[in-house]
Amino acid sequence: MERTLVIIKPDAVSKKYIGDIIKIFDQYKFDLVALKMIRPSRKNIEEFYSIHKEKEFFKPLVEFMISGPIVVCVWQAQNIVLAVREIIGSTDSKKAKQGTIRNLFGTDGRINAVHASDSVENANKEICFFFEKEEIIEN
Ligand code: 3AN
Repeated sequence: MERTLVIIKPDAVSKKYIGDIIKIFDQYKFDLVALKMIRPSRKNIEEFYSIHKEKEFFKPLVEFMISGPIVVCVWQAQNIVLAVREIIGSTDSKKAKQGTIRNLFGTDGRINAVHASDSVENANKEICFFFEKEEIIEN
């Protein structure tokens, strides 16, 4: 069984898409095992995206991610990491396949509605970044 971290970003939260996005994952019968709404600190987000700190989009990305509350959640199912990456679509919402979450709810390459872990290894790190062990439901 795999787990993945999904973040519903500030744009999708402010546009009232939280329910729509959760419903899509529910329809795939993935299990929601942790969920919370937070206002992350600048330090938190800088650390979360530290792999991109030399990129030209780093500063605006951080500003965007702290511009409002976000919803962090953990979903569980077999082979879920790659499945969720398919369901959210490519990074740039303008190029994301029709029907993907980023196509439906995002705007562009930065304001793209959701984040999802891109590997099992990163998923485990990202889940630990946002959640204590006790906050995750064990089946
Ligand atoms: P993904 O979220 O699809 O894994 P990453 O990890 O390459 O994409 O990028 C992390 C985040 O940085 C993206 N979700 C997006 O918000 C932002 N980002 C990535 N590439 C660009 C870009 N070219 N211009 C602006 N923002 C970007």
